[in-house]
Amino acid sequence: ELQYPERLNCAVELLDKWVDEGKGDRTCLISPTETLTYAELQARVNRIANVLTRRLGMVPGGRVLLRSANTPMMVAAYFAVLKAGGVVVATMPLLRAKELAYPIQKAKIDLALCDVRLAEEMEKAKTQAPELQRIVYWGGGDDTLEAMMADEPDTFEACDTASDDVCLIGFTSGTTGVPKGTMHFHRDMMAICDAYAMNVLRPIESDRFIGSPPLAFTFGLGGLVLFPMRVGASTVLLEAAPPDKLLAAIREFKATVSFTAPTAYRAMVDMLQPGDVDSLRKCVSAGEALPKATWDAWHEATGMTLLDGIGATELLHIFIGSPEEEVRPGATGKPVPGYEAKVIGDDGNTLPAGQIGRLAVRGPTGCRYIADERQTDYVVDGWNVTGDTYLMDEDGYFWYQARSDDMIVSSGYNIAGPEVEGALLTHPAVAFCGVVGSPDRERGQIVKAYIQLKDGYTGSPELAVELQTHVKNEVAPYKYPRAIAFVDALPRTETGKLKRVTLREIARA
Ligand code: 3SK
Repeated sequence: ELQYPERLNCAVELLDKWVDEGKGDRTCLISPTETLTYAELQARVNRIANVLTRRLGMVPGGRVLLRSANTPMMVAAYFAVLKAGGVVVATMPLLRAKELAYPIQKAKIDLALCDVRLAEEMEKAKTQAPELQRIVYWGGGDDTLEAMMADEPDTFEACDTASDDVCLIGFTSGTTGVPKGTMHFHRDMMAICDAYAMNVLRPIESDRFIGSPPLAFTFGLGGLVLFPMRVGASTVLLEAAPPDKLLAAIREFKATVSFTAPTAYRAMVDMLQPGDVDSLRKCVSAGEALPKATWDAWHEATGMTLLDGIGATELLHIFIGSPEEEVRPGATGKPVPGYEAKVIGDDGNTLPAGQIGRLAVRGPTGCRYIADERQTDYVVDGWNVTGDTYLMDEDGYFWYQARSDDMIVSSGYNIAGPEVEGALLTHPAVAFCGVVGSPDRERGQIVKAYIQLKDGYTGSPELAVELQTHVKNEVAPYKYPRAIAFVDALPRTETGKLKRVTLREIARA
């Protein structure tokens, strides 16, 4: 069991500790424009913490909205809020004013720190959410954060927070409804490092992390900031990391650990040149289900074992995922030490191994919604019902089937959309696909596949039939997509997740 002292500030444990131990000159953050050592980051954090507390009136427990792409300044602002005992509410850079106004109102935020390049929507959000009293920008303009920092000392005494003081409110991405705010404690930030990172990822001090998830998504926060800093390693921050840029950066910066989504690994396979990923020693895939075809393709192209994982903003990070030597291709893995997982039926009772039901999870990092009614409905005895459909095998491995609302019921058969997607992805013409139910008078629903073809292929009725036959040969024939639509691109969220909700709406129209 993970034990933490009663008083704990995670900024001290993850940042100040290295400077105190005389390791401040180690590289911490690398970006295309600047590199900061642990000591340099600490000095920047301290100045911002002074600005927050002495000039902007932030008090312990005060909530601060952060809005930026993945940059060293974003990390510094994040740690400054933590060190000063505040609560970070980080938002995705591409959010529109209306989407920004929502967390501002729900989390009652009166102060924002923001990259000036994202000022337009931020200002609009302020007019929509009167709670927000003050926005301070960095990166240009008048009265900037940098100007305020210049007048402040680079020392700051960390707030003496309790280990279970809230330090972060994470909002879910809202792919299936309105975003939900979930609270995390200082000790949770340590716990994801000590549970997932130490047991499954096992980073070392000389590692150099890299990846694409925004730091506002806790997958990115853990994978690109907390895990490297827990072991005194370094991380490469990229403002935008589509697969081609990520691949080039892995090569340029000789990254050793990558965090990105399954679609990015799949896309990188098709772009790989000899030597591109020679520096990598660990690759983590999460944020979305990893099709076995993608695991196989990455393994064949690189020889590497992709570490699949499922996490949730509610639990802060990955709670099921196995280390290399225990990986079973196609399975998400086993519960991370410290977490428990089970598959439950419609009545809430635990199902035996081999049966398909809903995934429930319990662990040290959650789940604590800010809305009481949500907590009552979705958390029972600490178990969070995740909305994913899973099967646990006799050996305790968890096998993803679908999001619970992605199960297609056709002529009485339950068909998991992602399984059909997995089968389609093994066809050489298919780059990406999304499979959903489409209403059908005779069958209730039919399986419909939206397919983005690889360059060099053109959609045609003949190819559609070929793909249907291919699926029938890969999985039980009743699962084949009776309808196929070829598309130029699939709808995706900002974090790269397939928007099945949108596909379902299109399929219904
Ligand atoms: O799997 C996910 O979607 C996730 C969500 C939040 C944090 C971490 C992960 C992997």
